[in-house]
Formats: sequence, C-alpha cells, structure tokens
Amino acid sequence: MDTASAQASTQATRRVRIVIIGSGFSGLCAAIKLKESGEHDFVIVERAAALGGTWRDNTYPGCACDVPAHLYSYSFQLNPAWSHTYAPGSEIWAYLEHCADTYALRRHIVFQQTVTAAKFDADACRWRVETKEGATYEAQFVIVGIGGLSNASWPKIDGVSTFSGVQFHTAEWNHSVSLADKRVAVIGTGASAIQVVPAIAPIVKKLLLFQRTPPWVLPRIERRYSEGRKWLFAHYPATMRLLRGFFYRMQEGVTPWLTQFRDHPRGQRFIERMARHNIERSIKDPALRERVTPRYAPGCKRLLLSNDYYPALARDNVTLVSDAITRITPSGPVTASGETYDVDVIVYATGFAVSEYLHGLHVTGLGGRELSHEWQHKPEAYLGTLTSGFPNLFFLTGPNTGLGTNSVVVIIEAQVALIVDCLRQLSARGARSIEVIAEVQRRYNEELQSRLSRTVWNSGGCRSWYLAENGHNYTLWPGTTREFRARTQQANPDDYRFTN
Ligand code: N01
Repeated sequence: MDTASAQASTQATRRVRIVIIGSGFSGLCAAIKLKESGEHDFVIVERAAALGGTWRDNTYPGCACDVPAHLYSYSFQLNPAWSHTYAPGSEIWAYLEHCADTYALRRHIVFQQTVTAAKFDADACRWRVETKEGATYEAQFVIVGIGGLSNASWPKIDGVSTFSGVQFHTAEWNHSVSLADKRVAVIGTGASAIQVVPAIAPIVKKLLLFQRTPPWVLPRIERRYSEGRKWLFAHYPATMRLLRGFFYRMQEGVTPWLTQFRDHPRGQRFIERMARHNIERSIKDPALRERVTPRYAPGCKRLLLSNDYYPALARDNVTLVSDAITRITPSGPVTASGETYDVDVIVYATGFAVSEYLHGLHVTGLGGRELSHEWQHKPEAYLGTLTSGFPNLFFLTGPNTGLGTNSVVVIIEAQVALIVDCLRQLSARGARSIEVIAEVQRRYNEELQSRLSRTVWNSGGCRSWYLAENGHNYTLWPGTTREFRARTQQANPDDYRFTN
C-alpha cells in the first residue's frame, strides 16, 4: 500500500497483523526487524507529521547525543558519516530518515494519527486500536514504541500562565523567537540545560540559570571525524565496528560502578575526581564552584558530559540562581528570598514526563483490565516488553529498560529480537496469542527491585526522575546490557502462556 492510500484508509477500520505505535528509534527498529523476519502486514501509526521521535522534537540549540554516535545507532546500520563523536540532534534525525528510506518503511507509516486507545477482544483475539483523529485498526499484535522522553514536563510552579513574556520548553523550542539581546531565564540544570546554556549564552543579553540540584558534569572527550576518517569508515566498515566495540566496552565497564556502587569506591572516586577537575579548570570563583558541586554520589542523577557548561556559567552575562523559585509573575520568576528576576523569555529545561509510561494511551486487556490503572503506582513488565493480562501487546523501552551509562539503542534491538522470537514461537505452535505468566513477571520484578535497591540511583543520596513517588525505581535496568541481551535473545517458552 502506498502512502496516499495508507492515509486515506485511516478513516475506515483497517485490519492489519501488527500495529506499531511511534516512528522513533523503537518503532523503526521493530519495523525493520519484522520485515526481515517475513512480516510485511504492519502499519506504523505516528502522531506527528514526520518520523524521528525525540530527535524530531528536540531541536533546541546545542542539542546533541550524550552517547557516542557510533554506538547510538543500529548495530545493523552503522553510519560512516557521523561528523563528531557526539553527533548533533539534527544528524541523528537525518540518520533515522535515512533508515526509513533504506528499509522502505515510509509506505507503512500513517502520519498525524495519535493513538488514544487499544482494547483487546479476547474472543476475536484482536486489538482494536483507535486514534484521536477517528481512525480504527484491528490487529493481532500491538507494539508500543512511544518512548519515555516524548512528553515535555512543565514544572508545577504557581503563576506559570501569568508570565507576560515568551516561554517554551526545550523539547518544544520556539525557533520564531530570537534570543539575541534578550534577558533569558533557563529553569533546570539537567542534560538538556547543560547543552542549551553554552549555546545561547554568547547571544543573549543576560542569562539567569535557575538550579535546584547541581548535576555531576564530566569532561566530554570529543573529536570531529575528518573526511579521511569517514572515508575509512565507509570503505572499511570493520574499522567502524571496532570503534563501536570500543565505546560499547567502555560503557559496559563503567556500569558496575553505578549498579553496585558500594563495591566500587575507586570507580566512584575516579568519576568524582574527573568531575571536580572539570569544575576547577573552568570556574575560578570559589563560591560558584561550591554552588555547582553536588552533594550526592556521582551517577545518582544522570552523569552529564560537557566541556563548555562551566565556562558558560563563568561568563559575565550569566548568573546562577540556586535559590528556589516560588512562583512566576508576569515579569519573571520570584525566588524564596523574595527577589524577582525580570526576564523577556523563560526556557523550561525541566525534563520529560517519564513516569507516565502510557502518555494518555488507554489500554484495556483481558477482563477489562486497565493498564493505566495498574501502572499508575507500579509500572511493571517482563523484560520491559510484555505485561501479564495484556496478550499480544509489546512495549519498547517499557518499564526498567533505561540505562545509566550505555546506549538505549542496544536495549531496543534486544527487545525487538525478543518480540520477533515470540512471534516465531507463536506461529510454530499455531497459537493465536502469547502472554507472560503473572508469576514469572512478579518474580522478575522482585529481583529487579532487590537489585535496584543497591544501585547508586536508589541509594546514592539524590532524588531523580528515575524514582517513583513510592521510592521504587521503575525506570532503569539494574545490570549490564550484555545481561539484558542474553535474557532477551530468545523467549523462554516456560515464561509464557500460548493460547490457540
Ligand atoms: O531533564 P532532567 P532533561 N524548579 O529531568 C529541574 C535525556 N536527554 O531534559 O534535579 C526548578 O534531567 C530539575 O531539577 P532537580 C537524558 O536521558 C538526553 O535535562 O530535579 N528546577 C533538573 O535540573 C536525560 O536524563 C540527551 O532538582 C526544576 C531539570 O529541571 C533526560 O533526557 C540530551 C523544577 C530537569 O532535568 C532528561 O533530561 C538531553 C522546578 N520546579 C536529554 N522542575 C542526549 O544527549 C524540574 N527542575 C542523549
């Protein structure tokens, strides 16, 4: 089916074997691997007008990947043309566009359709998938690839709507607004902020950076790949593989320093020394040094990489405000000390609504079970991919698949391999549905939570978006990616219920 007819048929109920929701790294990977396994009857439903997920949406100045690009790409589609070790966001988006063309995926994508509901009909063994725009799909399988970093999180600060200037979130950058010679407030000091601040500091008149908790920031060891190097990668792909392998082993090697951090005091001290050196080499003012130095174990919040963040803070036109914001008035933020900061623009670098896994998607499983209800306080799955009571439904980057150090693309590929194997086993048995056994899922999550309690994320002395209100960590995987890959390589038939 071509794109036009795919779009046209969205208003009637369309029957397909598989619905994939989302066309970011996850959805595209699923589509590519399904095709390779012989599955061609699938549709990718995308809410936006273009593919690319988080790399389409995040276009803020300075946006780049903080994992080396040769590792932050599909293992089966390496890219010799990356310009830098840490590629800019626009290159990653272009890479995904290129993948969609290479694997002829565009004709499977239906754009500007936001999936709002998926309901399982046990008798027919089919999912009924509905979009906000009125389209309906009936499918045997649904793969949810909506990602954790897809919905901007706006802080709950009194008076946000009263601000009379321009305000926007980093994930929804307003490119029609020039920041030149403006007084700009940036709220937040996470991964997005440390990229935005150095990029805009040289052009704005005044930049006020509101910090609630300082991050640990390590130097970024980066190089621009020369034309000769790119030629080498293109003509001798083994060199690219070697480089990817090097990055992979480096990231895997650091993982135990975070997952079993009390057993690795030297690793922790090493990270802390590097981060402190990064502060000292850029900031001369002892009081400012003190204010940007975290009081929790490195890695508890995501470790950030930057060579230009601290130098930006040391600029004359940049002020770090570490007093808490209590409200926003029409002229700007007011802090606990009562000071008002008059600004023209407020940039919210306040992250994503990560804990809302379903992002408003209404999923109804066996016996009318509502996933949003079940996941409200306890988002649990098996291998982050299947969840009991919801047959033939698969998640990519679902609960406990996030990483503290490595490339999430490795996890996505592992999950997709598991899904493909589930479908293969299902066909081999002549079964119609597959569901993870509740007890298997329960034991697995008990194991995860027990292991996570010993990690730096849970007990490193900070509060981060990795942790839910109840203190549990439903976000991160507590081991190496090697372990995750081993556990997802094949579906263990004993873990699942197959129904004919
Ligand atoms: O968001 P964050 P992000 N008043 O949640 C602060 C990925 N990513 O967009 O630390 C004042 O990390 C909040 O303060 P605190 C990556 O996985 C990847 O930066 O909670 N401040 C924090 O400083 C990353 O982990 C890349 O005390 C408030 C900040 O806002 C994830 O996205 C690039 C506040 C939010 O930081 C999210 O990163 C960018 C308030 N009311 C992002 N509310 C790559 O390079 C929140 N904050 C791959």
